[in-house]
Amino acid sequence: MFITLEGTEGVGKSTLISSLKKYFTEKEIDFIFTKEPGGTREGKEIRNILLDRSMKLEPYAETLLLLADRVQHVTKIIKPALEKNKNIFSDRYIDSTYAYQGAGRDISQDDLDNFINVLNFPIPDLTIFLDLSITEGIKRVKKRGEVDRFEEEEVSFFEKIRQFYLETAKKNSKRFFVIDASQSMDEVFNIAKDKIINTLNEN
Ligand code: Z5A
Repeated sequence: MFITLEGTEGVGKSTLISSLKKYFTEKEIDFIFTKEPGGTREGKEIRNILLDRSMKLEPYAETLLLLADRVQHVTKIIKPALEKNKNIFSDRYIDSTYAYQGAGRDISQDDLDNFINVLNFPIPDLTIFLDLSITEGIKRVKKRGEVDRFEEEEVSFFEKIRQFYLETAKKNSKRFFVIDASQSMDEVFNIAKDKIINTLNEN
C-alpha cells in the first residue's frame, strides 16, 4: 500500500505523521514513513538547496531538482518497499509538483507531464489532502519561527496551489481523501487513521 500526504503550508502534516507513527507502532502495523524533498541522502542535499532563501532558482531548475530528488527517492526507497509488499507513507509526492511548480510557478501541465511521464513513478493508492485556509496555515507557520524559500512566497501563490489541490481531488476522487484541517489535531488524526485502516482492510 502506497499512501501520500499533501497540503499547503502549516496544515499539520508533520503533526499528523507523528501521531500516525505512534499509532502504527503501538498496533504493530508495519509502515515505512518517508518524505519529499529529502527522503534519501542525496535528496537531503537537494532539499538544502531548495529551501535555502539565498538561492534564486528558476522555476524549471526548481522542478528538475525536485524530480532528481524523486528519482532517488523512488529508486532507493519507494519501489523496493512496494516490491516487498510493504506499506509506505510519503509526506509529499508527485501531486506537490503539479500543485507547486504547475499551479504555483506556472509551468504548464504538458511540460510537467513530459518530464514526469518518462520517469515512470508509481501512483499512490491513497492520497490524503489536508485542506486549510491559507491565512490560518500561515498563522500556524509564523508561530513556528523562521521561514524557508517557499514559505516566503505571497498568499496568492498558496491560494493557487490550494485551489489546484481541491480541483485535483475532485477529478481523482477515488485516490484522494480530503480532510478539513481546521479541526483539532485529534480529530484530524482520527479521520486519517480510520481512512488508512479501511483502505488497508480493502486491499
Ligand atoms: N515542494 C514542491 O514545491 N514541489 C514538490 O514536488 C515537493 C515539495 C515534493 C517542502 O517543505 C517544500 O517543498 C514545500 C513544498 C515544496 N513547501 N513549503 N513550504 P517541507 O516539507 O519542509 O514543508 P511543508 O511540507 O510545507 O511542511 P511544514 O511546513 O513542516 O508544515 P506541516 O507539516 O504541514 O505543519 P506542522 O509542522 O505539522 O504544523 C504547523 C503548526 O501548526 C505547528 O505548530 C503545529 O503544532 C500546529 N498544528 C498542527 N495541526 C494543528 C491543528 N489541527 N490545529 C491547530 N494547530 C495545529
